[in-house]
Amino acid sequence: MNTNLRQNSTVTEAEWREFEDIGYVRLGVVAPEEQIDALCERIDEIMLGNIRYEGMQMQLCPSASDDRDKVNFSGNHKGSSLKYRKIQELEMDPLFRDYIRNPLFRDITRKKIGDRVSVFRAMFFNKPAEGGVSKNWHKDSGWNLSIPEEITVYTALDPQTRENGCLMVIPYSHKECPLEGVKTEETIRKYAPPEKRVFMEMDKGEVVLFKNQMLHSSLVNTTNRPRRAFSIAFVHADTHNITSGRRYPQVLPEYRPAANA
Ligand SMILES: O=C(O)CCC(=O)C(=O)O
Repeated sequence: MNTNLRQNSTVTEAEWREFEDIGYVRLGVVAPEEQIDALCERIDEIMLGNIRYEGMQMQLCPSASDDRDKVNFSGNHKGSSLKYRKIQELEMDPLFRDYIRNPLFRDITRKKIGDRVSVFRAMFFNKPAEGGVSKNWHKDSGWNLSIPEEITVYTALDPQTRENGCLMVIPYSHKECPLEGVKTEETIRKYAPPEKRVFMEMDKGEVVLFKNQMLHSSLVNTTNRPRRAFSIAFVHADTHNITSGRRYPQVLPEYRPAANA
């Protein structure tokens, strides 16, 4: 039994203020430990290929393979391995879908988006044991959406520490750093200098809600255990990609896979 389980399935006024001001807010553990364990087991089964979904986007970790086809992020399974880097479209899986529809996330999306909600991406981010790749400073924005993206709910499926490449963030960067983010050494020094970096060490199951425009990054995993995480970028269900017209799977109030041709 997880003693840190959040009891309140609404975000408080103080939490909303923190989110708007700093760019992120820690929400604690929002699902029972058994549910997080079940997600970990499920994602391992998906990586191993024991459970498969047609077209699910997957990428093997570049630290685990030299084969360019396997480290390509595309809609087919790349072989039975726990060394995947990214798996997207997890809303297709009933266990992940259930988690996406957690009452606290309903409260968040109702307040920030409305009643009809889709996921731009429901994505597993993995740093395999003694490996993984670092992720440069970036914003989760510029996705060319008809209704601009705003929020991500990020869950640590394993405890996150400095040693295993925890999420790092720059408080206030959603306000201070221009929309295009940091592309050069000079802009990294200006907007993400070492003294502003926060190592977001997290417990297993802990959730952080962040603004997509907040700068974040992560380093490699130097431990002998995996560092698994699940990141959900929620958007309004009417959102489409301005260039391609692509639509996104609706998850609230009910699940409707995207009807893309
Ligand atoms: O989990 C990580 O290491 C990075 C996640 C990330 O960049 C994201 O959620 O956009």
